[in-house]
Amino acid sequence: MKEMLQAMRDAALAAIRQAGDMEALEALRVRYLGKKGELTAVLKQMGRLSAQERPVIGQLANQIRAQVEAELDSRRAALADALLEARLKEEALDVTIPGQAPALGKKHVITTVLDEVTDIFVGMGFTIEDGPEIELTTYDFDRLNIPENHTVREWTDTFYISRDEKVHLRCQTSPVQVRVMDKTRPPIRILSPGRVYRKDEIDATHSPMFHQIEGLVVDRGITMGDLKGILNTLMQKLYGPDTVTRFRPHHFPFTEPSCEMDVQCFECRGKGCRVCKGEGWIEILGAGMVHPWVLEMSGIDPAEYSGFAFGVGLERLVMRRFNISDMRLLYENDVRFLDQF
Ligand code: 2NM
Repeated sequence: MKEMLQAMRDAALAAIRQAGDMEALEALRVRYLGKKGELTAVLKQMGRLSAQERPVIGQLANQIRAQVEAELDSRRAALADALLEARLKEEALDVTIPGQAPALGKKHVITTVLDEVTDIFVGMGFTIEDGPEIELTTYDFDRLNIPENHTVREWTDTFYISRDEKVHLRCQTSPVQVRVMDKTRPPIRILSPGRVYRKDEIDATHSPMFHQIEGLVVDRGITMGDLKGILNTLMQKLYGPDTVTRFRPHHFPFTEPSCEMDVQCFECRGKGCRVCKGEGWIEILGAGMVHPWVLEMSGIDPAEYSGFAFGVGLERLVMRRFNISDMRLLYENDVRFLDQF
């Protein structure tokens, strides 16, 4: 019986050491130590032993039970370690692998320049004003002193919304200024950037939709000197302190006198070249002293107050600033192009 027990122990220990997983181990525990297991079966035969043999075998059996249990425990621990090890390896996160950077967007170049211009004017005490893009003809034409027979009122020039020509897509952001002059009293210092619409064919310098930035200052004693000071400051902040400008007489119905401002060509410094088409100067914006009738229509007394206003195409500013030769590039939303600015 002693040999039987020892053979069983050797077999059990060997089997346990080779058990590949927890289930196999549990099966071995049941097989050797379970209620119907092999050890129990041997002990059931103890009755047949002599009185001297019984304690010896009993002690051996207990010893074997302890040995097998210890072996089961140690194998269980080893398997658990291996399992954990495998899981750690499998779920390991290699933080040194370069990540996939998400494609980051950036401001459109039109927004970049608009933000620059806005900052410059906010720095000079202007506030930014907004208004409807679908505008009443009254605000966009009548109140700006635009004559009844002006071509801008024609169907070929303007996107009318209603057949009676009372509503259209605004041609300029001046109606925003008119609305402000109606609502508030001087001093007025506002900037009104926004989209405007004209029935122009698309080409390198025209688009039926573009952006305008208009400005208006109304107060006591405002002169052409203020106009020149503010606009020269704008150009120097935008294009650098060496920027040279000139003002030429012009005509707008809503200002009197009116002018256009040119900046000296930075390519040839006024000599004339390909960029300025031999002119030496590049036309940049229109401006003037607000027409007394325009002030009067908003209930501002032109005897007490005067003002200046200007309008500039944002796309034109952008193209000059970054040397872009075709306006259509600004609207195609090709990231390879836009990413450059
Ligand atoms: C321009 C040129 C000159 C202008 C005039 C006004 C208003 F509302 F005060 F009459 N707003 N903007 C103006 C003046 C616009 O754009 C080329």
